[in-house]
Amino acid sequence: MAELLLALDVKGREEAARVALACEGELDAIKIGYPLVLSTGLGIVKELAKANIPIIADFKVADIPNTNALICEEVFAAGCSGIITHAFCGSDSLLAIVDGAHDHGGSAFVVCEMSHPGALDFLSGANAERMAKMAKESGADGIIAPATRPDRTAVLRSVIGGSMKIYSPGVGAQGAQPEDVKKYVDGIIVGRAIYESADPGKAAHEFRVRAL
Ligand code: O7M
Repeated sequence: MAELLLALDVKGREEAARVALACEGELDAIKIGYPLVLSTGLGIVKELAKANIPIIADFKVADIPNTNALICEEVFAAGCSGIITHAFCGSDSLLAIVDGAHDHGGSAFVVCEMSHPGALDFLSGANAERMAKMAKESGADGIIAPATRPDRTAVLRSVIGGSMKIYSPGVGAQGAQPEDVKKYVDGIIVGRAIYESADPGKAAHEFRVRAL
C-alpha cells in the first residue's frame, strides 16, 4: 500500500488553492517546488498547511553544507515538514540537510535515481546505488526513486532496506502506473495527471485507490 503525494507544480496562489481544495481528503502529502514557490513566495506553505497534511519542499538542494543548513532554516520556519535534497554534492552537504531537517523536527528525502530518460546519463545505476547507501548512512528518512524504472526502484529498496521510505515520481504524465511500483515504495508522486485533470479530486481519488 502506497501513499499519494501531489506534486503541486502549478503557478499562483489561486490555482494552488483550487487544486488543493479539490483534492482535500485524497492526499497524504503535498510536494511543492520551484514553479509554485517562485510564483507565490514561501508564504504559500502556511496557506496549504491549512489542509492539515505534510508539505514537503522539493528544492532538490545541491550546495555546500553551510548554504544547505541556511536553506533548511527557511524551509522549516515556513512550515514545511520535509525537504528533498540531491546527494551528489557529497556526504557533508547531505548531512547538513539531514541534520538541519531533524533539528527542526522535519524529515529529509534524498534523490537517488531520477525518472526522466536523461537520468541515465548520471543519476542512475551504480551512482544511484552509491547515493542510496549514502542516504542510509546519513540517517535520512527516505529516498526518491523512479516509478518509470520499477526494477531500479526494487534494487534501491534492497540497498536501503525496509526502514527508510521511498517516494516515487513518474506516475501519470511520465507513463508509469501506480501498480508498477506500489509494492516497492511508500508513496507515489503524481503531478500533471491530477492538477491538469478536468476533475483533480476525482483523479486524485482514483490514483489513491490504485496505490492501495
Ligand atoms: O507527475 P508529473 O510528471 O507531472 O510530476 C512529477 C513530479 O515529480 C515533478 O514535481 C517532478 O519535479 C518530480 N520528480 C520527477 O518527476 N522525477 C524525479 O526523478 C524526481 C522528482 C522529484 O519529485 O524529486 C524529488
